[in-house]
Amino acid sequence: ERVYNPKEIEQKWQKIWDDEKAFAASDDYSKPKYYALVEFPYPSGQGLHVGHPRPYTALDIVARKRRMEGYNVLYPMGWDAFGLPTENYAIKNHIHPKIVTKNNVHRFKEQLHSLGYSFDWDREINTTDPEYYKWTQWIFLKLFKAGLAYKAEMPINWCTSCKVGLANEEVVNGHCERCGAEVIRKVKSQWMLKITEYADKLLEGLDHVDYIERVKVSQKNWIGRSTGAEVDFPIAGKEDKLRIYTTRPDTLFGVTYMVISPEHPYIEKFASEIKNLDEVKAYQEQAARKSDFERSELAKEKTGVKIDGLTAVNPVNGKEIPIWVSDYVLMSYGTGAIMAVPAHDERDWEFAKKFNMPIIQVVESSEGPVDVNEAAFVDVATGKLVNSGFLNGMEVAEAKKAIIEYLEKENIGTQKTNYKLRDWVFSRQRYWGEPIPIVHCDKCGYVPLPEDQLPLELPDVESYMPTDNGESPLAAMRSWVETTCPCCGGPAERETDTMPQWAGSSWYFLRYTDPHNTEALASPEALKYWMPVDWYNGGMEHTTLHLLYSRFWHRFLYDEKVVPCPEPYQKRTSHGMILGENGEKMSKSRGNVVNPDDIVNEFGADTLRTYEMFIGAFELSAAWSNEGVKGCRRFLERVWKLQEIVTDEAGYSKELETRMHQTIKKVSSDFETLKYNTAIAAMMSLINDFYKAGKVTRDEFKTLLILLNPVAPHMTEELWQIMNYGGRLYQTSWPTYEEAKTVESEVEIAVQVNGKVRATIKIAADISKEDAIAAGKAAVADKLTGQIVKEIYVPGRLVNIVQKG
Ligand code: ANZ
Ligand code: ZN
Repeated sequence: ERVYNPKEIEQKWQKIWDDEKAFAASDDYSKPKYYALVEFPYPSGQGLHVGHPRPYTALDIVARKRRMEGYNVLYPMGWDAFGLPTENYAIKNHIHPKIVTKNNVHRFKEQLHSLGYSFDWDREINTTDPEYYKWTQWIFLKLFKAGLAYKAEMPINWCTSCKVGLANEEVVNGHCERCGAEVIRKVKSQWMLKITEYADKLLEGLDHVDYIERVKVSQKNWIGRSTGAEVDFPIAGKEDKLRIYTTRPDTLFGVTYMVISPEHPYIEKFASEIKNLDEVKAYQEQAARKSDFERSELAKEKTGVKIDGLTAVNPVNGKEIPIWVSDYVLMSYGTGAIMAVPAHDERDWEFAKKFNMPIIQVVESSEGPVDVNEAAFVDVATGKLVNSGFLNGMEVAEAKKAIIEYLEKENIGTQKTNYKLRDWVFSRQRYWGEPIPIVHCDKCGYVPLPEDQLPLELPDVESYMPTDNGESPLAAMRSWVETTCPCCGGPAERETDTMPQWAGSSWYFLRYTDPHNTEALASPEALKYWMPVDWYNGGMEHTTLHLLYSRFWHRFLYDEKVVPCPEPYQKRTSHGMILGENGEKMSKSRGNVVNPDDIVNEFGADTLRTYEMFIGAFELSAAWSNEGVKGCRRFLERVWKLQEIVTDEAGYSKELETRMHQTIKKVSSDFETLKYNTAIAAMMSLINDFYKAGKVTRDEFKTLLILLNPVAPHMTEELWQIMNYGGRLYQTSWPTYEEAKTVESEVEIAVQVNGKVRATIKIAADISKEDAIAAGKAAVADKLTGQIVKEIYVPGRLVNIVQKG
C-alpha cells in the first residue's frame, strides 16, 4: 500500500488541473452562472500569510461545490498592487516599484498555486497594468464629466511621516493607519469624489442585498443619515443670523447658549465687535492642533471661550443668549454652529456644568421625575414636552413635526437631512498610483484627456520620494508635466497627483468578467451574464472603505448604463482573523508568525486547507494551534487508509444508509452557511463509523470523497483515480440525499426509574407513547417494586417511571 505523500500528490494534480484548464469559467452564457469572489490581495513583500487561506479556502469550497452542481463558475484572482508599502520599499532599496510588484506577484502566485485553489488563472488581473488602469482612468473621466469629481481646497489629514494626504478612513485615533505617526491637518488643493451625492442610494441599496447584519449596520452608521432642522438665530442688534443644525428642534425652548466652531467664519466677520478677540484667536490656534477625532471624544474635558460683544436671540421666545466658541463643534458637520440644550444633550450638559450655564428641562420622563442637574436626560423614545409654549404636552416625535411646521411657516428654519459621510479625498501626492488623466490650462481650467489618449501611463522618474512641500514626485518631471491643452491647444500642465489605492479595487470585479477586452472595461454581454457577484467574502476592516467605495462606483456606472444592475454584490460575508498560538495578533515583533509555506511543506496543502476551515467558527477570530494542524493531518491519513477496507458491495450498507444521507445533508447545508468546521466534524464522525464497521462500500467511499473534495481537493482526486471511479472527481456531480432516509428508523433511549438511568433500549423512532413506555417498563421490570405514580416519555430521549415506596 502507498503511504500518503501530499507533496507528490499535490504537485501532480496542480499540474493536471492547469493542463486541463479544469477551473476556467466558460463563455457559454446559456448555462446557469455563479460568481464567487474573494478580496484580491495586496502583493506585499512578506508574501502570503496564514490569514489569506481562510477566506480563499472558504469560497474555493463554494466554487468547487457549485461546479459539481452544474454551474458555470467564475472564481477569479488578481493583484491590488498600487500603493504605499511597495513605493516605500522601492525608495528604500532603489528598485523600481514595477520590479518590486513583479517579484511580489510572482511569489504570491506561486504560494496561492501551491494551495490548489480553483481560480481561473486566465482571468488574472493587476491594477498596475496600464491595460487595466486605462479603465480606472476612464471611470474617473466619467465621474469628472458627471460633475462628481472636483478640485477643492481642503484641510486634509496629513501624515507627518509618510508625507501624504490621507482619507478620513485611513486615520485611526488621530494616527496614520499605515505607519502610526501623528496626523495633522493641512490645507491642500485636492481631487474629491462626491460620494455624498450617492448617500441615499447607498443606503437604499442595502435593502436589496443579502449582507451579514454587522456589515449592513456599519455601512449605515458610516453613512450616518440624520434628520432634523436648520434654524436661524438672529444676532442681537444685527441683520445677520446664526444658522445652526439640530436633530432635536423640539428642544428649542431649552436652549441656554450657542456654540460655534473655532473655524466658523463669523469670528472673522465680526472681529471688530468681539471684545476678547485675542483670547478667541488663541483658542482657535489651540483647536487647530487637534484632530476632529480628539475634538469629538465624549469623555474629553470641555474647553471654550465665551465671545464678548456678540449674542444671539432665540427665535421662538425672544430670549437673548451668549455665544461661545468650542472645539467640540466641528466645522465639517451641519453648519458648524449649534444651539446648546444642556438638559438633553450630554456634551452640552458637560459644557454647561463646567462653565456654569443654566440648564432648562423641556422633556419630562414618562417614568417619573428626572433631575437634569444630575445628568442630561437623553431618552427620546418616551416623554412629553414641558416649559415649551405651544409644544407643551406633546410627545417628542409630535413636537418635532409641529416645531418644524412652525419654523417653516415663520421663515426661521427648514427641515434638513445630514450625513456623516464626507466626500472622498481622491488625490495622493505619491508616485505609485494611477495618474489622474486631467490637464490644467490657464484658459480652459481643468480639461479631461480625450479617451483615445488613455491609458495615461506613469512615466519613469528619478526619485520616488514625495517632496517636502507635499507634491508628488511626478511634479519634478517637467517634460511629462508640460503638455498641450486638449481643448485650445495652448500650453497646459498635467495633474501630478495620483489616485488612492482604493481606485483599482473599486471596479475590479467587473474586469474579471471580460479581462482581455480592449474596447470596453468589459462587454455588455459579459456583464449582463456574470453580474452581480453572487457571493463576496472579505475582511471586516474593508466594510466601510472598499465596500462603500466600490458600491458607489458601481451604482454610478449603473446610472451611466455601463453595468446592468444597481448593486455589485448580492451577498457579503466576513471571516474572523487568525491569531498567533498565544491568542495575539500575528506579528514579527511578537515572534508568533506562522508561514503557510512551512505548513504546506511539512503537512501538505490539503492539511492547511482542512485546518483553516476546522479552526473554529468562520466569523470569529481563532488562535493558531500546531496540535490542531497535526490533528487535521491525521484525519486525512485516516481517509487515505480507508482504501484498505473498501468492499465491492454496491450502494450504501444497510447499517450506514441513514448516516450517509444525514452526512450529505449536513455537509451540503453547512458549506452554504459558513459552518465549514461542523461540516468537517461530520465527515470525521462518518469515517469513525466506517472504521467501527470494519468496512466501507465503494459507494460510501465515493460519496465521502466528493463531500471532502472541496476542502482537500488533491488527496480526494488521487483516491478517486486509485479507486477507478472514472473520469475526474472535479467533473463529477454533487451527491444528493433523500430526506426520508435521513431520519433514524431506530433510536436509542434511556429508561429511568425515579430519574436514575437503569437501562437503555432501542425502539422505532416513530413509536407511540404507550408502546415506548411499555417497552421501557419491560426493560426495568425488576426495579419496579413500588406504586407507579407517573410515566414520562420524551421522544428520542428517555422514558422515566416515577414510583413511590
Ligand atoms: C440641539 C440638541 C438637543 C441636539 C438635544 C442633540 C440633542 P447627529 O445625530 O450626529 O446628526 N451638532 C450639530 N452640528 C454639530 C457640529 N458641527 N459639531 C458637533 N455637534 C453638532 O447629531 C446632531 C446633533 O449634534 C445636533 O442636534 C447638535 O446638537 C449637534 F437634546 O442640537 B443637537
Ligand atoms: Zn486650454
